[in-house]
Amino acid sequence: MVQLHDVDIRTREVLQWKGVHLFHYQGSSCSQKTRIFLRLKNIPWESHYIDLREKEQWQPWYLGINPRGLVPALVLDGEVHIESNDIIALLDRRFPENRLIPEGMEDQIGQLLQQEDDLHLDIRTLNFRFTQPRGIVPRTAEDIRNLREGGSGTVQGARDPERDHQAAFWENVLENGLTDEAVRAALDRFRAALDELEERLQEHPYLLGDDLTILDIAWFIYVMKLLWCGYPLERLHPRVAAWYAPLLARPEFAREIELNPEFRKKVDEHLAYQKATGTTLLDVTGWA
Ligand SMILES: N[C@@H](CCC(=O)N[C@@H](CS)C(=O)NCC(=O)O)C(=O)O
Repeated sequence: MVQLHDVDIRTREVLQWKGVHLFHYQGSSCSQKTRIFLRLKNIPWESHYIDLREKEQWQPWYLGINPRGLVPALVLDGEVHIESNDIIALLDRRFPENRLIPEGMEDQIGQLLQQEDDLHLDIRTLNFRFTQPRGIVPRTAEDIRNLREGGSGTVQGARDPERDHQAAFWENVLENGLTDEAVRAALDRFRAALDELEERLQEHPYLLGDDLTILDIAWFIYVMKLLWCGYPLERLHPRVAAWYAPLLARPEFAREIELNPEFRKKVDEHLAYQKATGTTLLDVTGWA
């Protein structure tokens, strides 16, 4: 569990906040996962919007809450919690009705969610390469400096290596771009993970059996993003495609992944450009 210590938190006003407060962004995978969870559980929460396109996550006020400069972050009765999977596990225990991490399955789900989190930089690579509007520089040198120098730089009282990891990811993108090699490596990892899901769905309607759990929510988001990038889901993983469709039809899921039409248009233009120039996901992987 990643509950921040007092020394980590520079934006002190949040320590007085009561109830459930979530810092999030519409298009962020981890925010979408957390909001679907909150909606399915009917947990009342207060929204604090952090606009990633405006780089608000790396402004001093927000780095004073989450020193990693990531969303989501949770303030729960003055406690600050980071890391989406930990936030969800905590809330599932504090609001025990309709458990999405059923009792007795905590360790198994924890491990499977760790695998999901380990793929986070891969989904970011694919997302930025295939769906972000063309021509943007995702993060500038100044943005990265803001991240490296802002906030306490500590998590649970110790210097935080994860912040360096995040900064190094963006430095590499700034220097080398999102290369075909990085894209192919990310897609190989996703393909292997989706093959495992395909097996899981052989005998049950959901990933861990007959009931929906947080693992279904987490993978729903990744699959949605992969489809958006042009991943051939139906062809490579037909059972995963059949599992995904009814989830997409549920309002709790659909509503949280809606995109602003203006942004959607830019993404579609970018996808059309890739088709015209032979640089789609299928072109890069050779899986066509
Ligand atoms: N392991 C973290 C990952 C959080 C994360 O990477 N969030 C992304 C959005 S999905 C973010 O805030 N990115 C900020 C940036 O790209 O600068 C979690 O599960 O909360």
